[in-house]
Amino acid sequence: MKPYIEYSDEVMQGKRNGKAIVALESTIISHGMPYPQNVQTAREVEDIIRAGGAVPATIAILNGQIKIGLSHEELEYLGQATEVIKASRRDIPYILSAGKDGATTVAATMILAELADIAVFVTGGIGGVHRGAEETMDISADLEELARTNVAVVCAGAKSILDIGLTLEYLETKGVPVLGYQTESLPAFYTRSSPYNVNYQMDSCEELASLLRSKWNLGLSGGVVVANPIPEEDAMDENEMNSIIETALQEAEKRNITGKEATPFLLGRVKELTGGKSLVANIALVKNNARVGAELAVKYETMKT
Ligand code: PSU
Ligand code: MN
Repeated sequence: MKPYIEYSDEVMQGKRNGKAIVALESTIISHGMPYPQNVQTAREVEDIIRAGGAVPATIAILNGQIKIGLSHEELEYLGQATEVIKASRRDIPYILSAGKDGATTVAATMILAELADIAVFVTGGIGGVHRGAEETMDISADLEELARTNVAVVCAGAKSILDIGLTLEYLETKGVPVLGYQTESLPAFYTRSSPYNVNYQMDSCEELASLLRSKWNLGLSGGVVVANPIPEEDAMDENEMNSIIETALQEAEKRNITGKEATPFLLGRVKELTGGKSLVANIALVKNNARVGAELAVKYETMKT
Protein backbone atom coordinates (compact mmCIF):
# COMPACT_ATOMS: atom_id res chain seq x y z
CA MET A 1 0.00 0.00 0.00
CA LYS A 2 1.18 3.52 -0.83
CA PRO A 3 1.83 5.87 2.09
CA TYR A 4 -1.21 8.09 2.54
CA ILE A 5 0.71 11.32 2.80
CA GLU A 6 3.03 12.84 0.22
CA TYR A 7 5.07 15.93 1.07
CA SER A 8 6.23 18.45 -1.51
CA ASP A 9 10.01 18.84 -1.79
CA GLU A 10 9.79 22.30 -0.25
CA VAL A 11 7.86 21.11 2.81
CA MET A 12 10.10 18.06 3.22
CA GLN A 13 13.21 20.28 3.11
CA GLY A 14 11.64 22.70 5.54
CA LYS A 15 10.84 19.91 7.98
CA ARG A 16 14.40 18.58 7.79
CA ASN A 17 15.78 22.04 8.50
CA GLY A 18 13.44 22.63 11.43
CA LYS A 19 11.65 25.50 9.69
CA ALA A 20 8.22 26.72 10.72
CA ILE A 21 5.51 25.37 8.41
CA VAL A 22 2.15 27.02 7.72
CA ALA A 23 -0.79 24.97 6.43
CA LEU A 24 -3.17 26.42 3.81
CA GLU A 25 -6.57 25.07 2.80
CA SER A 26 -7.75 24.28 -0.72
CA THR A 27 -11.56 24.63 -0.64
CA ILE A 28 -10.98 28.36 -0.89
CA ILE A 29 -9.13 27.64 -4.17
CA SER A 30 -11.63 25.24 -5.76
CA HIS A 31 -14.95 26.40 -4.27
CA GLY A 32 -14.24 29.81 -2.76
CA MET A 33 -12.77 31.89 -5.59
CA PRO A 34 -12.99 31.83 -9.41
CA TYR A 35 -10.11 30.96 -11.73
CA PRO A 36 -7.60 32.56 -12.30
CA GLN A 37 -7.77 34.74 -9.16
CA ASN A 38 -7.84 31.60 -7.01
CA VAL A 39 -4.49 30.28 -8.28
CA GLN A 40 -2.88 33.69 -8.32
CA THR A 41 -3.98 34.39 -4.76
CA ALA A 42 -2.81 30.96 -3.58
CA ARG A 43 0.63 31.66 -5.04
CA GLU A 44 0.86 35.14 -3.56
CA VAL A 45 -0.21 33.82 -0.16
CA GLU A 46 2.53 31.19 -0.35
CA ASP A 47 5.06 33.92 -1.20
CA ILE A 48 3.99 36.03 1.77
CA ILE A 49 4.57 33.03 4.04
CA ARG A 50 8.02 32.46 2.56
CA ALA A 51 8.85 36.14 2.99
CA GLY A 52 7.83 35.76 6.64
CA GLY A 53 10.46 33.05 7.11
CA ALA A 54 8.13 30.05 7.09
CA VAL A 55 7.31 27.31 4.58
CA PRO A 56 3.83 27.19 2.99
CA ALA A 57 2.05 23.84 2.81
CA THR A 58 -1.10 24.00 0.73
CA ILE A 59 -3.08 20.87 1.54
CA ALA A 60 -5.35 18.89 -0.81
CA ILE A 61 -6.11 15.35 -1.93
CA LEU A 62 -5.15 14.55 -5.53
CA ASN A 63 -5.88 11.19 -7.10
CA GLY A 64 -6.57 9.68 -3.71
CA GLN A 65 -3.24 10.88 -2.33
CA ILE A 66 -2.95 13.37 0.53
CA LYS A 67 -0.66 16.22 -0.52
CA ILE A 68 1.11 18.39 2.02
CA GLY A 69 2.42 21.15 -0.23
CA LEU A 70 1.42 21.45 -3.89
CA SER A 71 3.66 21.93 -6.91
CA HIS A 72 3.04 24.75 -9.39
CA GLU A 73 1.28 22.32 -11.74
CA GLU A 74 -0.84 20.76 -9.01
CA LEU A 75 -2.05 24.15 -7.85
CA GLU A 76 -2.91 25.13 -11.41
CA TYR A 77 -4.78 21.86 -11.87
CA LEU A 78 -6.76 22.29 -8.67
CA GLY A 79 -7.67 25.85 -9.61
CA GLN A 80 -9.27 24.76 -12.89
CA ALA A 81 -10.57 21.24 -12.24
CA THR A 82 -14.35 20.97 -12.05
CA GLU A 83 -14.73 17.53 -10.46
CA VAL A 84 -13.02 18.32 -7.18
CA ILE A 85 -14.98 17.24 -4.10
CA LYS A 86 -15.33 19.73 -1.26
CA ALA A 87 -13.75 17.60 1.45
CA SER A 88 -14.57 17.81 5.12
CA ARG A 89 -13.82 15.12 7.77
CA ARG A 90 -16.55 12.75 6.56
CA ASP A 91 -15.39 12.92 2.90
CA ILE A 92 -11.71 12.02 3.39
CA PRO A 93 -12.03 8.20 3.49
CA TYR A 94 -14.18 8.09 0.34
CA ILE A 95 -11.88 10.36 -1.65
CA LEU A 96 -8.86 8.26 -0.66
CA SER A 97 -10.45 4.90 -1.40
CA ALA A 98 -12.03 6.02 -4.68
CA GLY A 99 -8.83 7.75 -5.84
CA LYS A 100 -10.56 11.11 -6.34
CA ASP A 101 -9.58 14.75 -5.93
CA GLY A 102 -10.59 16.62 -2.80
CA ALA A 103 -10.26 20.27 -1.81
CA THR A 104 -9.94 20.39 1.95
CA THR A 105 -12.16 22.62 4.11
CA VAL A 106 -10.94 24.12 7.36
CA ALA A 107 -11.97 20.92 9.16
CA ALA A 108 -10.16 18.56 6.78
CA THR A 109 -7.10 20.80 6.52
CA MET A 110 -6.82 20.81 10.32
CA ILE A 111 -6.92 17.00 10.38
CA LEU A 112 -4.23 16.65 7.73
CA ALA A 113 -2.10 19.45 9.19
CA GLU A 114 -2.09 17.69 12.55
CA LEU A 115 -1.11 14.40 10.88
CA ALA A 116 1.77 16.30 9.24
CA ASP A 117 2.75 17.89 12.57
CA ILE A 118 1.88 21.43 11.48
CA ALA A 119 0.54 23.69 14.24
CA VAL A 120 -0.45 26.86 12.38
CA PHE A 121 -2.97 27.11 9.58
CA VAL A 122 -3.98 30.21 7.60
CA THR A 123 -7.34 30.64 5.92
CA GLY A 124 -9.95 33.31 5.12
CA GLY A 125 -12.98 32.52 7.21
CA ILE A 126 -14.11 29.51 9.23
CA GLY A 127 -17.43 27.74 8.91
CA GLY A 128 -19.83 28.04 11.82
CA VAL A 129 -23.42 27.82 12.99
CA HIS A 130 -25.64 28.89 10.09
CA ARG A 131 -28.52 31.27 10.62
CA GLY A 132 -31.64 29.22 11.26
CA ALA A 133 -29.57 26.28 12.51
CA GLU A 134 -32.09 25.73 15.31
CA GLU A 135 -34.25 24.24 12.53
CA THR A 136 -31.82 23.08 9.85
CA MET A 137 -29.06 21.88 12.23
CA ASP A 138 -26.55 23.28 9.71
CA ILE A 139 -23.46 23.59 11.85
CA SER A 140 -20.10 23.42 10.07
CA ALA A 141 -17.87 20.46 10.86
CA ASP A 142 -15.15 23.10 11.24
CA LEU A 143 -16.42 23.75 14.77
CA GLU A 144 -16.21 20.10 15.84
CA GLU A 145 -12.72 19.96 14.41
CA LEU A 146 -11.70 23.05 16.36
CA ALA A 147 -12.99 21.19 19.42
CA ARG A 148 -10.71 18.20 18.95
CA THR A 149 -7.72 18.89 16.69
CA ASN A 150 -4.56 20.68 17.82
CA VAL A 151 -4.13 23.37 15.21
CA ALA A 152 -4.31 27.17 15.43
CA VAL A 153 -6.49 28.66 12.70
CA VAL A 154 -5.67 32.22 11.62
CA CYS A 155 -8.76 33.72 9.96
CA ALA A 156 -10.60 37.02 9.53
CA GLY A 157 -13.35 35.92 11.89
CA ALA A 158 -16.67 34.48 10.79
CA LYS A 159 -18.72 35.72 7.91
CA SER A 160 -22.16 37.08 8.71
CA ILE A 161 -23.77 34.51 6.41
CA LEU A 162 -23.45 32.68 9.74
CA ASP A 163 -25.04 33.31 13.10
CA ILE A 164 -21.93 34.74 14.73
CA GLY A 165 -23.42 34.75 18.23
CA LEU A 166 -24.37 31.07 18.09
CA THR A 167 -20.99 30.23 16.55
CA LEU A 168 -19.29 31.80 19.59
CA GLU A 169 -21.61 29.90 21.95
CA TYR A 170 -20.72 26.64 20.24
CA LEU A 171 -16.99 27.36 20.47
CA GLU A 172 -17.37 28.24 24.13
CA THR A 173 -19.13 24.94 24.88
CA LYS A 174 -16.36 23.07 23.08
CA GLY A 175 -13.59 24.91 24.93
CA VAL A 176 -12.09 26.63 21.91
CA PRO A 177 -10.31 29.93 22.70
CA VAL A 178 -11.27 32.74 20.30
CA LEU A 179 -8.41 35.23 20.28
CA GLY A 180 -8.44 38.65 18.66
CA TYR A 181 -5.20 39.72 17.06
CA GLN A 182 -4.95 43.37 18.05
CA THR A 183 -8.73 43.58 18.34
CA GLU A 184 -11.33 43.28 21.06
CA SER A 185 -14.26 42.92 18.67
CA LEU A 186 -14.63 39.68 16.74
CA PRO A 187 -14.05 40.61 13.10
CA ALA A 188 -16.77 39.61 10.61
CA PHE A 189 -14.63 38.79 7.57
CA TYR A 190 -15.47 41.73 5.25
CA THR A 191 -15.64 44.13 8.17
CA ARG A 192 -13.22 44.76 11.03
CA SER A 193 -15.77 44.33 13.76
CA SER A 194 -19.03 42.65 14.75
CA PRO A 195 -21.43 43.15 17.65
CA TYR A 196 -19.49 40.41 19.52
CA ASN A 197 -16.22 40.41 21.41
CA VAL A 198 -13.43 37.86 21.25
CA ASN A 199 -12.51 36.00 24.44
CA TYR A 200 -9.10 37.64 24.71
CA GLN A 201 -7.27 40.30 22.78
CA MET A 202 -3.62 39.51 22.06
CA ASP A 203 -1.35 42.15 20.62
CA SER A 204 1.64 40.10 19.51
CA CYS A 205 2.51 36.75 17.98
CA GLU A 206 4.72 36.00 21.01
CA GLU A 207 1.65 36.10 23.24
CA LEU A 208 -0.28 33.90 20.83
CA ALA A 209 2.57 31.39 20.54
CA SER A 210 2.95 31.23 24.28
CA LEU A 211 -0.78 30.54 24.70
CA LEU A 212 -0.57 27.70 22.17
CA ARG A 213 2.42 26.20 24.01
CA SER A 214 0.64 26.26 27.35
CA LYS A 215 -2.61 24.87 25.97
CA TRP A 216 -1.02 21.91 24.26
CA ASN A 217 1.72 21.31 26.84
CA LEU A 218 -1.07 20.79 29.35
CA GLY A 219 -2.83 18.36 27.05
CA LEU A 220 -5.82 20.64 26.54
CA SER A 221 -6.57 19.25 23.12
CA GLY A 222 -8.36 21.18 20.41
CA GLY A 223 -7.78 24.15 18.19
CA VAL A 224 -7.61 27.88 18.66
CA VAL A 225 -9.21 30.62 16.56
CA VAL A 226 -6.93 33.58 15.87
CA ALA A 227 -9.17 36.30 14.47
CA ASN A 228 -7.31 38.93 12.49
CA PRO A 229 -9.35 41.86 11.13
CA ILE A 230 -9.28 42.77 7.44
CA PRO A 231 -7.03 45.82 6.84
CA GLU A 232 -8.92 49.10 7.17
CA GLU A 233 -8.41 50.10 3.53
CA ASP A 234 -9.87 46.81 2.25
CA ALA A 235 -12.87 46.58 4.57
CA MET A 236 -16.39 46.80 3.12
CA ASP A 237 -19.37 48.83 4.17
CA GLU A 238 -21.23 47.01 6.93
CA ASN A 239 -24.78 48.04 5.96
CA GLU A 240 -24.24 47.23 2.31
CA MET A 241 -22.82 43.81 3.22
CA ASN A 242 -25.66 43.02 5.61
CA SER A 243 -28.35 43.66 3.02
CA ILE A 244 -26.49 41.67 0.35
CA ILE A 245 -26.05 38.75 2.72
CA GLU A 246 -29.75 38.92 3.57
CA THR A 247 -30.62 38.67 -0.15
CA ALA A 248 -28.24 35.73 -0.66
CA LEU A 249 -29.70 33.90 2.35
CA GLN A 250 -33.26 34.35 1.07
CA GLU A 251 -32.28 33.02 -2.34
CA ALA A 252 -30.62 29.98 -0.80
CA GLU A 253 -33.78 29.26 1.15
CA LYS A 254 -36.05 29.71 -1.87
CA ARG A 255 -33.89 27.41 -3.96
CA ASN A 256 -33.62 24.89 -1.15
CA ILE A 257 -29.82 24.90 -1.09
CA THR A 258 -28.63 22.88 1.89
CA GLY A 259 -25.76 20.80 3.21
CA LYS A 260 -22.28 21.29 1.80
CA GLU A 261 -23.63 23.40 -1.09
CA ALA A 262 -24.83 26.15 1.23
CA THR A 263 -21.54 27.91 1.95
CA PRO A 264 -20.18 27.90 -1.66
CA PHE A 265 -23.57 29.12 -2.93
CA LEU A 266 -23.71 31.99 -0.44
CA LEU A 267 -20.09 33.02 -1.09
CA GLY A 268 -20.73 32.97 -4.85
CA ARG A 269 -23.91 35.05 -4.60
CA VAL A 270 -22.26 37.58 -2.32
CA LYS A 271 -19.53 37.99 -4.89
CA GLU A 272 -22.02 38.53 -7.71
CA LEU A 273 -24.19 40.91 -5.71
CA THR A 274 -21.19 43.07 -4.76
CA GLY A 275 -20.08 43.18 -8.39
CA GLY A 276 -16.87 41.38 -7.49
CA LYS A 277 -15.90 43.79 -4.70
CA SER A 278 -16.17 41.03 -2.09
CA LEU A 279 -13.58 39.00 -3.99
CA VAL A 280 -11.07 41.87 -3.77
CA ALA A 281 -11.69 42.09 -0.02
CA ASN A 282 -11.43 38.32 0.33
CA ILE A 283 -8.03 38.27 -1.37
CA ALA A 284 -6.75 41.13 0.78
CA LEU A 285 -7.76 39.52 4.06
CA VAL A 286 -6.25 36.14 3.24
CA LYS A 287 -2.93 37.82 2.47
CA ASN A 288 -3.16 39.75 5.71
CA ASN A 289 -3.76 36.48 7.56
CA ALA A 290 -0.73 34.94 5.87
CA ARG A 291 1.50 37.66 7.35
CA VAL A 292 0.27 36.97 10.87
CA GLY A 293 0.29 33.19 10.38
CA ALA A 294 3.91 33.15 9.21
CA GLU A 295 5.04 35.25 12.16
CA LEU A 296 3.06 33.11 14.59
CA ALA A 297 4.48 29.87 13.17
CA VAL A 298 8.04 31.20 13.42
CA LYS A 299 7.53 32.36 17.02
CA TYR A 300 5.87 29.07 17.94
CA GLU A 301 8.76 27.10 16.46
CA THR A 302 11.44 29.08 18.31
CA MET A 303 9.53 28.63 21.59
CA LYS A 304 9.93 24.87 21.29
CA THR A 305 10.63 23.31 24.68
N1 PSU B 1 -15.99 30.75 4.84
C1 PSU B 1 -15.44 31.67 4.04
N2 PSU B 1 -14.73 31.27 2.94
C2 PSU B 1 -14.58 29.94 2.65
C3 PSU B 1 -15.18 28.97 3.51
C4 PSU B 1 -15.85 29.43 4.60
O1 PSU B 1 -15.57 32.85 4.30
O2 PSU B 1 -13.96 29.60 1.62
C5 PSU B 1 -14.99 27.50 3.23
C6 PSU B 1 -13.89 26.92 4.15
O3 PSU B 1 -13.19 25.92 3.45
C7 PSU B 1 -14.70 26.29 5.28
C8 PSU B 1 -15.90 25.79 4.52
O4 PSU B 1 -14.04 25.28 5.96
O5 PSU B 1 -16.18 26.81 3.56
C9 PSU B 1 -17.08 25.56 5.43
O6 PSU B 1 -18.08 24.87 4.73
P1 PSU B 1 -19.34 24.30 5.56
O7 PSU B 1 -20.07 25.51 6.00
O8 PSU B 1 -20.10 23.51 4.53
O9 PSU B 1 -18.79 23.47 6.66
MN1 MN C 1 -23.01 22.96 6.62
